[in-house]
Amino acid sequence: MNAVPDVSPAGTAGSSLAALNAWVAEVAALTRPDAIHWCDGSDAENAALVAGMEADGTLIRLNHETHPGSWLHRSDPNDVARVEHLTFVCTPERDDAGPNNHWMSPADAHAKIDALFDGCMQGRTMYVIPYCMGPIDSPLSRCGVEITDSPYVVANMRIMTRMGAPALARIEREGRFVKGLHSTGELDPERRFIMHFPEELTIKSYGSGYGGNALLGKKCHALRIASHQARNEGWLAEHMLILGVTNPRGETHYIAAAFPSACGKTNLAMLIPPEGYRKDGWKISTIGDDICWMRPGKDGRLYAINPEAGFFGVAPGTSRKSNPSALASIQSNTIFTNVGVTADNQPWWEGLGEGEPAIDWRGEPYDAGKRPAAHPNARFTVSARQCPSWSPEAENPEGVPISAIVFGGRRPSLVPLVFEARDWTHGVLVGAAMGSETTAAATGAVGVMRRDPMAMKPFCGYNFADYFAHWLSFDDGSNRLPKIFHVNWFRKGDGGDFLWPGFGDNLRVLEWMIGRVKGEAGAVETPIGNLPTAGDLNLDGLELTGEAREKLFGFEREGWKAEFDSIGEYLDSYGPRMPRALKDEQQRIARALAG
Ligand code: OXD
Ligand code: MN
Repeated sequence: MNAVPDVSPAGTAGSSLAALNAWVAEVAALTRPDAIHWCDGSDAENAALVAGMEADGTLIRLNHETHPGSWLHRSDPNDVARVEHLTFVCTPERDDAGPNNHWMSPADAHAKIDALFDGCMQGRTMYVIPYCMGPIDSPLSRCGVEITDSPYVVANMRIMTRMGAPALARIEREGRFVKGLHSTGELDPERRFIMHFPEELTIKSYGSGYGGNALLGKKCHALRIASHQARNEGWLAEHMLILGVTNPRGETHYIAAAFPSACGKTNLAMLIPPEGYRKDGWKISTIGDDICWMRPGKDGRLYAINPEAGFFGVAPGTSRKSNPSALASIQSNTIFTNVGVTADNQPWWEGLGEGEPAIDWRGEPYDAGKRPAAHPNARFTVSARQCPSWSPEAENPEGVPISAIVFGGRRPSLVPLVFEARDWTHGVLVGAAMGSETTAAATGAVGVMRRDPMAMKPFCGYNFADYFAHWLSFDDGSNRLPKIFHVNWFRKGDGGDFLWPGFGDNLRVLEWMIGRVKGEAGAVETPIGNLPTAGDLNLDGLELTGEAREKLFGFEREGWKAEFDSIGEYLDSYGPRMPRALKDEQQRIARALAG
């Protein structure tokens, strides 16, 4: 570890790292750490950090016979999810952040949070983490530096990003990077803020150690700040998985899909084809499970990269049945956060389907009457390369061409299994109107229906009205844009049961989409878009009840009329900044529904 006065990595004096060195010195003067450590991302560095965290109890060794290299971290019980009410977008003008964000003026926000940072690293080490979001040699990638006093954050950032020496070299070459300052502070919810300054490409996060609040490369950089950069630079930063579907003819189509947090993005990204499809030669490959950056290539198609290098997945519900690839990925070299453990110290969570919990996520003997063994938002952090379906295309600097964009949410009623948007403008409306029931990924009530446009409600770094306008601008006559679809895996019957089996069987829906992209699959035109009939999908081997067929493939005009009134009110809530084209599209469909 370097002593405080020596804040620069060796040999950089006078280089284009001067801005970085100056910022590190400024932060050190404010936070007053005992030592500064520049992270190089090496195995030796990681081993030393892990040993230190084992010694002070930050990491608990799991059973290394069954789970080599794997560790358990128990968060403070008040710090287990993203905190949307404490997350701010600090633009000079309130309207630029929009009604979709909490806003504070940059001056007030800096003053408020700098007061918390003042002296907060005394007695601690300050880690400087250079990282790259995306393949290190991709023109689509962007770099950042996170300064943190949490070695747990360093260990997670090492898995989730390309961290260390190669990233620092790129920063030196490019001379630009996103600045992220983080301290766990006192983990006091009263002294917790996640502040974004898009114009300054700066993030300041205080008082939480939880993933989305503390691993600043993820939501803060790769979505909130990147969405702002993307708007200025003509690309899209989205809350989307990216998967490849290879058919028996060997053709691969890439699909990007946006679902709100904890709605199955990781499961879809790692889908295992149903048996009949496997026999016929269908394959799924995984590029990413949470974030997608895409921009038009020379041929006008959208090309996408996954800016992340790992998965920060929700553990509960992950099983051999629901997601065998995820389960296989997390047998080694994994950091588990807030899971329970078995008597022989293996990680355990609700829905794992094997083993028994002995100790719960708070470290107390498991008592089913008291609390679940794992927190509902318990997570695993693992390198994407450990996933059996991981695709080397995830390292392609050019990205992969996207054939279809999918939006979806948890909609127990009204919304059918799948429909296709008529064109790009209609597709943008479908994304803008997305609704879903809330989940445990953020603090607050679970199961409440809210509008979550493009699954970006918690993550868009600027006014949604401007964001929709940015989406619409891609349809400029020169681009060959993907088709847009909406799916709902969560439709329920009158008895409250899910009507669609989901998981591997979702490939049946993806096959239909690819058929539509190629002009080969049938559909019926309705005011809300093009719907397959049950006969347009391959349902071989599935037993669907009459009620399931009717609700999954049906169009309920009266319900949609009310839905479109509510969509109209939602768009109006953004005032005059809402693009006219989107409002016109909503009204066109509302008229067709009335018609
Ligand atoms: C996540 C989230 O962690 O969306 O991916 O909350
Ligand atoms: Mn997410």
